[in-house]
Amino acid sequence: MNSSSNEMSNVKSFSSQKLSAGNTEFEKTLSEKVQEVEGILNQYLPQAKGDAKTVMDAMNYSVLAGGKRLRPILMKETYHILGGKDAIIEPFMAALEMIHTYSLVHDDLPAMDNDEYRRGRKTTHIVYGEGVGILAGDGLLNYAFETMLSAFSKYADTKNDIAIYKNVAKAMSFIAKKAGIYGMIGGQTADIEAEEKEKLTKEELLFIHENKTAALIEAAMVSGALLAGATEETVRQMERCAYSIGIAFQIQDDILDVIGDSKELGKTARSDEKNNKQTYVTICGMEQAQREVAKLSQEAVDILSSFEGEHEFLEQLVLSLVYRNK
Ligand code: GRG
Repeated sequence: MNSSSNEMSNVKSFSSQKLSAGNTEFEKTLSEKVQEVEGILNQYLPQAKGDAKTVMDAMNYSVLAGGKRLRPILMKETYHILGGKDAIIEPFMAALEMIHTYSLVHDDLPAMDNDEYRRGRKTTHIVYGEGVGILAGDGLLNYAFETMLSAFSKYADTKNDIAIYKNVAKAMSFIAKKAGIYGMIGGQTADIEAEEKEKLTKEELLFIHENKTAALIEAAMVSGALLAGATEETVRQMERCAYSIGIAFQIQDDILDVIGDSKELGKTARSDEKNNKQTYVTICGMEQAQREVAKLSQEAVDILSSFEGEHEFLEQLVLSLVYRNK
């Protein structure tokens, strides 16, 4: 066995040990955390009423359609590990899930991936029509910022603490950057342009993964760290950890597209192949893709283990994500 396959089998056995050791307990905790996020989302989503009720219904339909709620959970866990205890994290958790959902709603549109199913349900534009689908995505992006801004009046003003104002501003600014042209939108643009290229280089593909996928994972963990008032060095380490999780998560997504099952995935499997999409698997091969997932997830777990706070759940979450089957 060469050193990289050794590395992979070490990480895999480590991950399966860790996951099976407390599997049911981990799953129970995870499902409680998912429910907690859904409670927060229900609290922050608009109440669908008035003349613009239709777009609000479409926004709520897309956000409340389920999903792993990965980004808000990662944000809150990072906040906790670094000593954060306040409810100020909640509007940010809701906002990031709104941004993530808007990106999915727009990605499913006929002008992009033209998908009929997402999260096991009909996509938003199929249910509400294309125009309202576009507006629901726009509405979610805008409402995410309204939601984050509410943290100033709800939490910073009441404590009148300059450090809280600064943390909120820094977290919002980081999320804005990672969701925008220097992050997810930039990555999605490169992804669209890649369709016209005959052969992508590994670097070009990495640029897409870093921006389209890892950027929002970084937004989750770094904003959690910033809201907890972490030092620059800690913020930097969390960004690196999130980067590794994000790239591993995307490579696993590419792997699942090849080996996964549509029913379990809640979306159409083999869509990359049908859309002639170049992925980590098509460019580097399945074996290297799996090795890369193992290496990156180990890197993320190593960073998390270096923190003193309660990081066991977050480590298990990372492993469950990168070795997920849906
Ligand atoms: C339209 C600006 C814009 C961006 C779209 C999200 C996205 C970018 C494209 C969707 C396709 C895709 C494979 C993106 C990579 C990131 C990813 C794996 C998203 C799915 O996230 P999950 O698995 O989804 O966390 P759930 O439904 O569980 O929340």
